[in-house]
Amino acid sequence: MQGVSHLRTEVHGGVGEIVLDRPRALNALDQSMIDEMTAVLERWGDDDAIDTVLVTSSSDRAFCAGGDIRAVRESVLDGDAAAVEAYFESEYRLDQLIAEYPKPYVAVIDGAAMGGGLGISVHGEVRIVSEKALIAMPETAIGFFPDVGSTYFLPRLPQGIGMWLALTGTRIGGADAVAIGLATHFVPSSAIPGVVEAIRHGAPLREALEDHRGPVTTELPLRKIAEYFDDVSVAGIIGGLRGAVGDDWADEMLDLLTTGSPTSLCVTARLIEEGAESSLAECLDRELAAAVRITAHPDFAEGVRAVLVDKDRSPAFCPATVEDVAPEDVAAIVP
Ligand code: QUE
Repeated sequence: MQGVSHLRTEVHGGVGEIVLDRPRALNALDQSMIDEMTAVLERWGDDDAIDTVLVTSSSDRAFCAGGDIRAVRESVLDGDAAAVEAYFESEYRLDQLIAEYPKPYVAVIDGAAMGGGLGISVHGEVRIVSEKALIAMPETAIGFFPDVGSTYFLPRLPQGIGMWLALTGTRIGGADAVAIGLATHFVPSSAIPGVVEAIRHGAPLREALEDHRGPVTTELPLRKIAEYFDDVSVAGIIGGLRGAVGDDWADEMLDLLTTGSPTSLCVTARLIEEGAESSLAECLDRELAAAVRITAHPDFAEGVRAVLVDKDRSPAFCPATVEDVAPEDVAAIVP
């Protein structure tokens, strides 16, 4: 299918719409999508005829499942570190462009948005979600770490929520995402087409969304998250959860943590800790260096194999426990 574009663009009045259109891969961002999206955003940024950018999906299941992590694994197995670096460099440059975008940038998340899918939405001004939104940073399961500027936005969430999302990869819904600040507006899925159509036809955002702001309730266990995850040490978090004897939630979190690559967990905690004190640009630079290094670690090819290629979900990570990850192995990945 080479040469077929996975991005469509439409201009309606002053609204430029980007439709992510790679539905069979749940709109995972391949190199061509990143390059085309960057080019169109740069062009529209300087175009006086465009006053708002709208990003939607042609898939009814996903906004965007992430990056093209299968292709990154192929580059790693081919020994092509330059291709790995070029891919992440272009993806993170797109995330930074969206964060600095001079016009309203509106992402409509009516399905899954994970990893790189959050990179092209969370940095924008308006993130509309529905009850079909499924939001997560699941990278520790594949021997990688939450990237796309998440080491900037996750440590800025309240009370351990960012560390919790980053380490466990927990999927949260649209209302939860609004409640913690990852999304800005909740619109029921049945009302999304009408809101999108109103935005396309130039309705001021405030008017198109005015029936859809206000308090959104969350049932996230915020007290427990703060109790166990407001910590920068993976060993400390695991120790606390192990001490919570008879607490089913703590057991569930321990199960999630043991599905992640131990090296990834330690690298992730370190990046989130560092990111709390850094600008977005500094976070993205640090992520790029760490991405090139961690993809060369055997856990990455193994994790992607187990989750996305063979789908047996039983990766053989090495070292196999957090206790066996040496501080110098983490320092070798996080500059
Ligand atoms: C962690 C990830 C990704 C993931 C699963 C993880 C990711 C990603 C995909 C994905 C899903 C469906 C597809 C596809 C890719 O899954 O980044 O091409 O069809 O893109 O546990 O980071």
